[in-house]
Amino acid sequence: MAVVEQRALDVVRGKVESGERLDFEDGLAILEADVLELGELADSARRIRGGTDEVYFVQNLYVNQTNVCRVKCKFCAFAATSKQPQAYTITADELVADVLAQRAATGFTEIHMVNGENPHVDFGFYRDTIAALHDALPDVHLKCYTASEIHHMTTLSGLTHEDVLRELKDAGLGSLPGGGAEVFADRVRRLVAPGKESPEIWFHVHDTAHSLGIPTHCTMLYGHVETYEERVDHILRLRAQQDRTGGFLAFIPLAFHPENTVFERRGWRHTTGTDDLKMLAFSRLMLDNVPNIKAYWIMMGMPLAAVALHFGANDVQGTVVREEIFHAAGARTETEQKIDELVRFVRDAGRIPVQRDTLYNELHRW
Ligand code: V47
Repeated sequence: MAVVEQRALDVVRGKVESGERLDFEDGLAILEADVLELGELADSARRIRGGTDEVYFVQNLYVNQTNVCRVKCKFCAFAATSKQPQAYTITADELVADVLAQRAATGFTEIHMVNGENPHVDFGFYRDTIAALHDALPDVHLKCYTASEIHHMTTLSGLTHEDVLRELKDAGLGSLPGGGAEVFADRVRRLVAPGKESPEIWFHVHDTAHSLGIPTHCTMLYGHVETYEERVDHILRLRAQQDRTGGFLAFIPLAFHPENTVFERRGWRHTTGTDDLKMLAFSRLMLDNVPNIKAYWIMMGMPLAAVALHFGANDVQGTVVREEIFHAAGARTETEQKIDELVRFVRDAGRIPVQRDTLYNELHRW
């Protein structure tokens, strides 16, 4: 590593050790550093801020009720228009029947559901789905609908973010997943997701959710057209939101998968393992106020996720039975890990496996 880069990283190390907050320049220094320098630094930041050897996972089920979407995000291989042959929208009853059949085969404590922004349904479709799921499985936490979908429900209904979130919470919604954030910089949004709501709206939904006692997650979709500066800007905006409301449970860096998107036709490739590890270390170091950083194995595969546990991650997400968004875009990973396998993999990385619920309460430890 060049002398200048080493000096900048020494400044970062000094700040981490003395508990000083990292700034924009520090963020750039981290992203420009040698990846091997970052593992130990991110891991020690995690420990200095109270982290232990525990690594969390949740037993969850992924479902998608509709892939029909009005927004044409260029990075997405999941969405369809209602005229395309692969388009689907299933009713609340069909979804509940599917989920109950799945429950008979395998246990789960969380349902994770994200969808397209379907313009052909109304708000009742979403509210009744949450109510039906909650009625059928009252003990299962419903982590459903990204901020983009919540905003879509306000345009369908004329209600405010607060009204929509209150109604969904009353129906049984537990928390929101972190999707829809992509990269907040206007330049990037114009290029990859011109039809998507503005970052201000994304933040307003999360701000409102937190004020109503609905915890949420946050993400960044990296590895496409964004610069390092735009990554730092994104993470600092999330950190500022967390300072204000404190409702983010976890951050999940999402690596761009190009297959079946316009970017594949332009010759784009998957992110490298080096970039994935860097992003995890970067987010752990910069997000000093978000307790959990997830190494999403469905995206990076189990072997790299094991290494990620030494780069600042303390959560491997879940058993994830069925996943469509990343697999539509070329993920070759499996869609499910059995608990035994997650336990073996966490232990093998020298950590203590802890099964959690969505809110990070411990359910079982090995
Ligand atoms: O917003 C879509 C991303 C998100 C691609 O909160 C893609 O725990 C990579 O919300 N390559 C939706 N990423 C999924 C989501 C999510 C996923 C995992 C964990 C959590 C959580 C939430 O998926 C979208 C977008 O950022 N995405 N297409 C793609 N080709």
